[in-house]
Amino acid sequence: MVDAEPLDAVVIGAGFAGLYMMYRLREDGFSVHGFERGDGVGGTWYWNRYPGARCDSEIMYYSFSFLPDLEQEWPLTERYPGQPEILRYLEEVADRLDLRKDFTLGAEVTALEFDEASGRWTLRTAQGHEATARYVVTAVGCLSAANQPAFPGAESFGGVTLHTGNWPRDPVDLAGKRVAVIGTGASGIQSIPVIAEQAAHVTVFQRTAQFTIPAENGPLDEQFVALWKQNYPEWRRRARHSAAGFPYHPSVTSAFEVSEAERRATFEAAWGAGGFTFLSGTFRDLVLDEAANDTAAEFVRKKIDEIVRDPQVAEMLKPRDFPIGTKRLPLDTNYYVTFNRPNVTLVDLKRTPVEEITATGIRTSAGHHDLDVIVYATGFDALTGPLEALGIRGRGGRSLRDAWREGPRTYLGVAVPGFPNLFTITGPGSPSVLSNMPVSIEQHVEWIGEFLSWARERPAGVIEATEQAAADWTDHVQQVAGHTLHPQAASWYMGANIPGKPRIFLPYLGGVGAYRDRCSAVAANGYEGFVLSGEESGLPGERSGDHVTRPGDHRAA
Ligand code: NA7
Repeated sequence: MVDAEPLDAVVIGAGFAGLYMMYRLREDGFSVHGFERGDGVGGTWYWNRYPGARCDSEIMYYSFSFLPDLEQEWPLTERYPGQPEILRYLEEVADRLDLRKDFTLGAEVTALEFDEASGRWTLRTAQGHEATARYVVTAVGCLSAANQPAFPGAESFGGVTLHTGNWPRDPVDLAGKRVAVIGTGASGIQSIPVIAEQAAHVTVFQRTAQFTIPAENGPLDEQFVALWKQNYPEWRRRARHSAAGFPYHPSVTSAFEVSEAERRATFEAAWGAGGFTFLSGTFRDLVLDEAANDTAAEFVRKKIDEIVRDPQVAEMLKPRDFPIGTKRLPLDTNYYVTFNRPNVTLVDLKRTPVEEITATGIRTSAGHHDLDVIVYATGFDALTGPLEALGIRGRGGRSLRDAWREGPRTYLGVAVPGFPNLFTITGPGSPSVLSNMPVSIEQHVEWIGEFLSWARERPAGVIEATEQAAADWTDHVQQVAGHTLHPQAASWYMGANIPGKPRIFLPYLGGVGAYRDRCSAVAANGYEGFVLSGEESGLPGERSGDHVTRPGDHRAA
């Protein structure tokens, strides 16, 4: 069927995760090839080019830790890196490590089938590439399958339709345009203020009001940067053993251990400083205790009153449906104040739902909005969506989609029973989106790399997580989430944004450091929870030869 020589491994995706995984496996002597849907490297930062797209992790630690030279050389100019800067960073990584030659770009994987007889996977792309490999490592990101709601008449719209998570490479000129933004999650909240500066008019279609905290972005002080760079190893170490991959200590104080005045002053200071500190650095119990949470939520609602001039608009912007922090807390630059602009209108979709999209705009139950552009900032089929889109079929031809019908069941978020030799970087059940991603990605990449090197030394051609290990881990993930307020929110963490998706808490809340320790213990105990089988490893570790058939290149057997 596939006439090219089998590979040791394929890597799917060329963002942070795929680039590093490729480098690790290649340097460890595996024959490996990568496939990437985009026409360039960068992953999330290749696709999310919408106005205002920016990382909510500070630039000092939103980077790889395994490249000490680049770490020193890369300029740290702004507190939060924008999309173009992060994309340039990843392109630089790809060039320095000579990784581009190892990837086929513009190659969307649509089928991945496991052959039980040979213990190998066959991969196919929409563009006609095929490859076989012993191992598959997915590096497809957690937020890469765009959620495009099916509004009636959407296809009839005669203007420009855009999605924040799939933004065109060529700049989009919004000057003088009447623009709708549907969605007020992190992407909407970042883009609305920037679009409002360009467009003639912006109509924001809000289904659920969101809490957002000022990013307080700005240039970084040179002395601060120099000091940070001197101490990089220590910052990295702290991040690896932290709760969320940030090199800062979370608060150990309850919101009720202090007086009301002190509490307010603490929130005020965090609001002024900007960033996630508002949640993690103020009080330890904000996402654990409803009363504590209310104090933070009420603080933000008061801020909205102070910032937004029209009391009716302020009221509409105040989140009341979920505890603060149980949906991903966006960081913003000028979000609430943007609603004071004369060219910005807020529509509450809970009061006046969308009835249809017409050739010229959006009709809600209250009337028609004439539009030139509709921007869907409607998020993603998070964590499971990107994996299910790969067309994965494991033992017995069972699809991953079918295996996860009741929700994802993984061992450590990195392996799935019934799908041997498949590893999922930052998969569901791992800290992933609840952490500073490069830290979690590096941990997974290194752990997977070490596992494959370990397996190569043993007569183990097939590696598979046991049903029991996955069941126990999946229970544990839910139990940990159950100790928090998270399950109260209809969030994408819970799968609640996608109609019909099972409600199960998707990432692991147990903390980056604790999770790392758990993975290390699993390895130290001979990869407990995995079964290794097969007569020979079949991994010669060769590094040359043509391993991939290209479109028109393969003959059917
Ligand atoms: P999010 O956070 O999922 O936000 C999507 C927004 O779109 C949110 O306000 C949704 O409202 C809204 N939405 C989704 N479907 C619809 C429909 N059918 N009608 C109206 N409004 C809808 O995605 P983002 O891209 O902003 O952010 C994703 C992550 O990327 C972010 O958390 C960071 O981690 C980076 P809802 O709240 O569901 O009522």
